[in-house]
Amino acid sequence: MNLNLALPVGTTLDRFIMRKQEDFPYASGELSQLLRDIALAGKIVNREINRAGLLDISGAYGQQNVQGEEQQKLDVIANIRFIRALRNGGEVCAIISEEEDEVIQTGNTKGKYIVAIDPLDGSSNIDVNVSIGTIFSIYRRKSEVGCDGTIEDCLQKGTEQVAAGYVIYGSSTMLVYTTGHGVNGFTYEPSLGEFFLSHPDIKTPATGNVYSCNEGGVNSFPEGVKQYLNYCKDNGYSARYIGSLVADFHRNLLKGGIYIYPATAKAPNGKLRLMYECNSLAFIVEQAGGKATDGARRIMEIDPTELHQRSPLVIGSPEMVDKVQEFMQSEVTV
Ligand code: AHM
Ligand code: MG
Repeated sequence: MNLNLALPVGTTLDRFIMRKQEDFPYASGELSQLLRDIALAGKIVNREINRAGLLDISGAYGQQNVQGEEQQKLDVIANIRFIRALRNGGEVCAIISEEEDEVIQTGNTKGKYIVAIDPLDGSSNIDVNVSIGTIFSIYRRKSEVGCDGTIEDCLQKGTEQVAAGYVIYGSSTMLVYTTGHGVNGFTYEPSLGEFFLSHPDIKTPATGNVYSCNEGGVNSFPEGVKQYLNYCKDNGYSARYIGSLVADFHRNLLKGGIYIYPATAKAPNGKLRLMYECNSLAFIVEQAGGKATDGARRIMEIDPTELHQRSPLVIGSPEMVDKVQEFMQSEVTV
């Protein structure tokens, strides 16, 4: 008899969210519902991504399909899927998205929450079967319930996040999130259509021996970052750069390591967006015991002034982030 058959299948995301909600006696359940809406959209996007190769056979994205309809790129599809799920869910009054210039009003004026989202990060990697991800942050609105969300609702510091997470579409699909009480990871079981708790209470190692950055731009990196990269080489570290932030971040979170996207000549404020990428991953990494800075300031304390504001990002194992900051700060005082 195969005893494996008798093993329990585990804790589903839904059950986990419900159980956590019970820990907060006055919680109304709206945040729980919102997290479930995001997970549902993640499953739908996962399905689209898995079919991307097959769809390519009958016509590349951006061309017309057999019905004469315009095929959309997956990042546009992901944007539509998440916005639709959040609009239908009813808990969110406004959304900001890396794919949209302006604030999206959902019409749910009673919604208490704001969502910032990068619907499909690393989308240039889709065509070559490399892992990609969705990144999200959730904020409580500042304005009165009953009207549209305001720009002030959307431009909050990372410290104001009530939850943040990502979905990684990789060798398996995972959802990792925090509500400020640690970080938990769930792996998608496609045959059951459910996320199951697979990585409870993730803690990132205090240090590691992997550094992730696009060294092609090293000539225009700040002096302190150049020095840190030399330090990594002198100490036998390994370079690992997928070019897909969620994938690089996820590996470093679990194994220890550091991801650096500094200011460069091409991207004087860095490339990554504060509201859609940096803040969310900063909240997660801090909840897992790591750190995130722009080289001088804690990412979550940066006061945003624009929706699509960019920031340099140094994120990962705390001792490694400290070391980069040491190099960068001594550069300033030389
Ligand atoms: P995107 O939001 O347009 O996909 O850009 C973000 C991506 C990250 O996933 C990745 O880490 C980075 O851009 C790679 O940039 P580069 O090619 O400059 O190294
Ligand atoms: Mg992105």
